[in-house]
Amino acid sequence: MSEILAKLSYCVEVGKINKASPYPPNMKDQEGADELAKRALEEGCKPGEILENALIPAMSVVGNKFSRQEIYVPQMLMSAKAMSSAMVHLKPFFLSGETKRKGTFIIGTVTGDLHDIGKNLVAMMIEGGGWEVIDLGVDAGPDKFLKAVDEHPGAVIGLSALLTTTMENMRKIVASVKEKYPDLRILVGGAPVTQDFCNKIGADFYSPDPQGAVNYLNAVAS
Ligand code: B1M
Repeated sequence: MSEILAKLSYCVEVGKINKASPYPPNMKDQEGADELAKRALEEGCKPGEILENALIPAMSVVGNKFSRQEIYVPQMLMSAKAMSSAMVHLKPFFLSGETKRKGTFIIGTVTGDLHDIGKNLVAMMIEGGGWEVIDLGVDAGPDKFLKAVDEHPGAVIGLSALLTTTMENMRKIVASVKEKYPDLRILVGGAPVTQDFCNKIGADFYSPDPQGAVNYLNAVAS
């Protein structure tokens, strides 16, 4: 990997967003993911190369560290923000179709639930994993998901819930979507959700964390 991509990857791994960002303290006044991604493009790196060789591996390291409880939510958020600041420079190329994405992932927090921190983390990790992400926001019900699937045939759906009361609403969304699109894959997650619950409501996969979701999507895409 070129020196600039190695530096960019490291910035995402440790959550260094840009030169002005004081975090992490030992990298004060150094370039961050924002400046490095911009410079990498200016120096001729291809957007796909930046995504595949710097951003995706860095987010994978972050996700695995989080799964092993070596880092916690604040560090993962900083990494996600650093990745987003780099993605800003790459997005125009993806939107123009110059770089192929792995597929489309539709995500939302389910009906009645306003918690979105975990959902946003999952969305950012998956976007960093090379997928186009359609984020339906919070309080998203069956109609919203069905409309999004109609507009993006072949997409994979992700449902997030943080309340024991609202996780029941996953069941309704899964039933409505599967009735119209029996082969569509649905991934579920969120603090109260379990593998057992996933099986009971007929969803396809449960992941307790973002990296598990990324790994599942990569398996689906290959
Ligand atoms: Co709420 N809240 N809250 N809350 N809140 C909890 C969830 C609660 C456990 C607190 C408690 O009582 N100890 C409790 C739920 C109890 C229960 O149902 N068993 C609770 C309650 C009761 C409520 C209200 C009802 C309180 C009230 O009004 N009386 C109310 C409900 C509002 C509503 O949604 N209708 C409410 C409101 C709120 C705030 C608005 C104040 C705020 C949300 C702000 C926001 O999200 N923008 C809030 C917060 C912050 C929390 C806690 C403190 C933190 C949640 C969080 O962001 N965690 C929470 C207590 C706690 O969890 N310690 C609590 C960090 C986040 C990174 O983790 O979302 O679990 P998490 O996501 C993880 C994984 O779950 C996974 O990946 C993420 C990273 O590892 N994951 C997925 C998530 N989605 C996934 C999807 C996937 C795969 C993995 O695939 C698709």
